[in-house]
Order: sequence, then structure tokens, then C-alpha cells
Amino acid sequence: MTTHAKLAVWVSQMERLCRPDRVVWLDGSEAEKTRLEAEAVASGELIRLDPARHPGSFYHRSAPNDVSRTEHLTYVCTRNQDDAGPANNWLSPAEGYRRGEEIARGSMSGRTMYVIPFSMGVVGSPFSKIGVQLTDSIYVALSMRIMTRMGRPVLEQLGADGEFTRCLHGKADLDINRRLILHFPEDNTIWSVGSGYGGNALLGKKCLSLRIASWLARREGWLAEHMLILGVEDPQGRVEYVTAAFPSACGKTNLAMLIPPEGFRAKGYKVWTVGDDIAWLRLGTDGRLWAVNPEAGFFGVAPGTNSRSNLNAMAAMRRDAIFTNVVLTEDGSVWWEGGDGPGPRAGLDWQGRPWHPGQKDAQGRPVPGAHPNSRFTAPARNCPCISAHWEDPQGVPISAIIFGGRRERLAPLVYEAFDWNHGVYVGATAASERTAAQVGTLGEVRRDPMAMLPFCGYNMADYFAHWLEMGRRVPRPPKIFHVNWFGKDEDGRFLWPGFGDNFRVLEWILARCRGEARARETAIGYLPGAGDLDLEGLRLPAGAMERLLAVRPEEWRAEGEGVKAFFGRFGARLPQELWRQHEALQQRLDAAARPSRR
Ligand code: OXD
Ligand code: MN
Repeated sequence: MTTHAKLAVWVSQMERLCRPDRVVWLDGSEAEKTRLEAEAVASGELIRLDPARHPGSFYHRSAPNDVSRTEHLTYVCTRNQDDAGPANNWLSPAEGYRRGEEIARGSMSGRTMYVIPFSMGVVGSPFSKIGVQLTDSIYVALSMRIMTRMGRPVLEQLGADGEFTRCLHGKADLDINRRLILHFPEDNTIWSVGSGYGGNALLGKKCLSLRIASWLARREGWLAEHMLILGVEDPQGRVEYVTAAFPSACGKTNLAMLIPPEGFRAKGYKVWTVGDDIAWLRLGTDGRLWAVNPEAGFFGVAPGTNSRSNLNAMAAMRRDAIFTNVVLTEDGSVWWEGGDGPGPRAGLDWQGRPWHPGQKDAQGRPVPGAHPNSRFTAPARNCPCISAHWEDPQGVPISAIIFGGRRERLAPLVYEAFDWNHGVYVGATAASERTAAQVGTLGEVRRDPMAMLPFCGYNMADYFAHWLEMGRRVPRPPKIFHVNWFGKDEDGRFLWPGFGDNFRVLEWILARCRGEARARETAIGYLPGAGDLDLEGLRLPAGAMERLLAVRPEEWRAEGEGVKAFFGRFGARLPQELWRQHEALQQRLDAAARPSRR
């Protein structure tokens, strides 16, 4: 199957470990796709949806204990524990392999092992990375077809001795007590056993394109980030690009595919999607940072996605999509809470139980039909607003980097960092309330630097140092901003409408990058005044803008304590520059809190 001796040896080693009944190398052809789909339908792994309404699309249910990423079972295995750092779970490589082997041994007996050569980034681009995933899940194999470029062209590109990430995935017995997601960055290897959930099992995504790639990026002088990439086209046809990092389930897909408010559309503004989850950024020959999206599809959160919140995502999943853990309706369609329409008369919920909208449990509480982290997997090429440059091997030049999170209080709608190093501090101190994409308590605030806390494959202190170093190496760096769409009033109502109206903030950000928009200097950075954003056509309650743009020094001081404790975890390895930024912010806050003498 391959002329690559090391690849052949590794596949037979893994075959001896997992003992599948057969090994099938996937070539990526249409005939192969049809065959896999038929097999998965026959085994019940997939259900074919109504071909008239959902051509080429399927439904899948994962095990009820296997519906989100399991960060507590995710490890970075380095020889030296400090290289994984305090934000990662750590095992020595020997112990990682030992525990992984225990679960993988013989786990594929009675099953087929698929060999999937895949490329993150377009095949053949000098910026792409190749992986080979072994898996005993057809759902995973078919999802990898959507999320990556895979098959024969990748094997050809790999040649006889190309570098690749060894990715072993096995469902084993889907027992949460026998589940491990192991990364061995020093060996360019990933082992994921005991889970079939996308974030744990589609190894090209979080495992390779973030954890392993972030390690490679540091060594090779680039950035692998948990960021969407979008382009804003103005009425003159000029397109400027931004990247934005938000923790999981904070609306990256919606922002990436945003439709500007009507007034802007009428003037000729458009948004083009390059990617919705991952960006790889490199220094271009023009001294700017350029970004590529290494993925080929979207793995988006379904609940809340509808034709009003994200018409483009709805169009992207109209055909050739896979839906996981949503409601399966009696007429072969799908639905989820916050989807289009009131829901089906009857259907099956994400666990396959009879379900209807408005269903209540014995205590009278509503029973959702779709899991809150249910997903759609859809090819990026289906998206009506996909950028003409989304497969450009060089990527697109980045004008602004945006950090954000979900905060009911504290963080204003938008602010701009004073410079790159301050921007790194802003990213490093970002925090968010927990969502359904991770196992844990919903709503709890956790620090999530650059939205990379669960995805940085090495010591985050070194990651911050790498960001600071990139600032020194990039002659024309993007400006850095922070946004928060999720501020609430005392009654728990959102202050900002979000979705398409976020365009108003993007427009201000890009105008700042061009030196064309006004801002006021505050202790935390540059903020627009209430009149500096274009709010035409938007009716906000009186005083909402003032509240959205307020900086309350006492709240920021309290936040500073949390930041100090977080930074303290990294000890002497944390770059001094971040402590210097922290001190400078505290001093600016003190000055802002003192009554002015004028
Ligand atoms: C995702 C995540 O699936 O961040 O993108 O969890
Ligand atoms: Mn993500």
C-alpha cells in the first residue's frame, strides 16, 4: 500500500497491538465513500437521512457517556514534566504508552482498522502537515473525509520518507474509565482510546492541528491557534482579514459566517469565511502575519444554530453532512433546540428515546431532545460565504487578532491593546464561563489564555514566551483586540444583540487598524466612545452602550487577583514581561480610581 517503510512498519506494529480482523487503507475515492456509508448503515453506526431533504447526509449517536471532550483524560506525555507545564495533565511517555497499550491491546478484534492518510492544509503546501490516522470507527473515517483532505494524494505527497504524525484511534469499549487521549509531541504521535466523540477522535483537529502543531510551531517559528479566520469586504471591494480566538461554544462558527446588518449589506459590505476553529499563522515575505485554515470542514455546535443565527452554516449542512446527537425526526430529518421551526411532532432524542417538543421529566423540567453539545459536520466548500482564498496555500494576511470569552460582567464589548506585548497579556489573561463543549460545571469562570488552555501541547509559560518572541520577529504585526458579546444587565438580559450586529464591532476594529477610527485611552486599553461604533438601524435600551463600554477599576482589580494566582502557577518560567504588563495595568487602574484633581 505504501512505499514509506516507516509508515508500513508502524501500521503493522499497531495491527499487532490492536488485532483487527482486517486492515483497510482508504484512498478517498467516491466508490470507497459509498461502500463505507453502506456498511455503517448496515451496522447501525449511521442512519441515512431523507435523501430529498438531506442529500448524502447521515445521523449518528455517540455513547451517552461520550459526548464532549474529556480534558481530565487528556495528557501531554513529555520526558520532562515541566515541558508539559502546569496547565496540562502529564504522564511520562513510557507510562502513557503503557496505559494506552493496556486499553488498545486486542481492542479491534472483530473490527476493521482503517488507515487514513490525511493532510491538514491543502495537499502539497509547504505549510501543511500530514498525519496518518488508524481507526476502528467508520463514523470517524467518514468524518475525517469531511474535516481533512485525505486518501491517495496524501500518500503520494508523503512519498517514501516524508514526516507524518502517527495517530492511533480506537473506540475500545467506550468506557469512560478506560478512555485516554495521549499526545507524545517528542515522538510526533497521538493515541486516543475509548472515545468516539469528535474532539477526542478526529485526531487531525484538536490533537494534531492544535496540541501537536503548537509544539511544532514553537520549534519552527509560527503559531498554531484556536482561531477562526474571516475576511471583511468593503464597498470598494477591499478585503481585510482578522482571526479571533474564543473558547469552545462561544460563537466562533457564527462569527466566522456572519451576515452584516441590512444597512451595511446595502452599502456592499460582505463577510467571507476562511475557517471557523483553527488558524496556523506564519510570517509572510511582506512582514505581515498570514493565516491558513488547516481544516476542510466544520464541526459545529448544533443547538442555537438556525437560519436567523447562522444562515450560512444551515446552507453548509444542507448536503453531505453528518449530524451527531441531535433529534432524529420521524420523517428522517433532524432538529435541535434553537433550530429552525418549533420541532417535529415526534422523534427520537439523542439517546434514541421517543421524544417530542415540550417534553418534561418527572419533576416537570424540560427534557432537551438534542444534547447541548450535539454537532453538525459539514464540508467547508458547501458554505455560501466561503472565501475565494480559503484554500490558498499562502493563506491570507491578518490585520487584527481578536481574543474573547463569555463574561456576564467586567469585559467591555471591545477594546484594543496598546501594543503587541500588551496584546499578549490581554490574550494570556482571557477568561470565560464554561460551556457544554467541555465536561464540567456550566457557567464557572475559568482562565482560558488565547482560548488555548485545553489545546496547548506544551508549557503555557513557554507558549506566552513564544508569542512575545513572534512580536519581535514580525515587522508589521496585526493589532490585538478583546471582545465580549455576552455582557448582561442586572436582570440577566444580554446587553448586546450579538450575531450579525457583531459586524459593527468588526468594522470599528478594522477602521482602527487603518488608523481611521476614534478611541479613548483607558486603563485597560483603547475603547470606542459610545458614538464611535456605527449603530445605524440598531435600537438598544437607553444607557446600554455606556454600560457595554464601561471600565470599572474595582472589578478589574478583583480580576487582577485571579490573574496573579493563575500566573503564579507557572513559577519562574512565566516571562517577566507578563508580570511587567500586569503591574503596569494595576498602576493604571489605581490612577483611574483616584479622583481626578482637575
Ligand atoms: C470544538 C471545541 O469542537 O473547541 O471546536 O471543542
Ligand atoms: Mn474549537
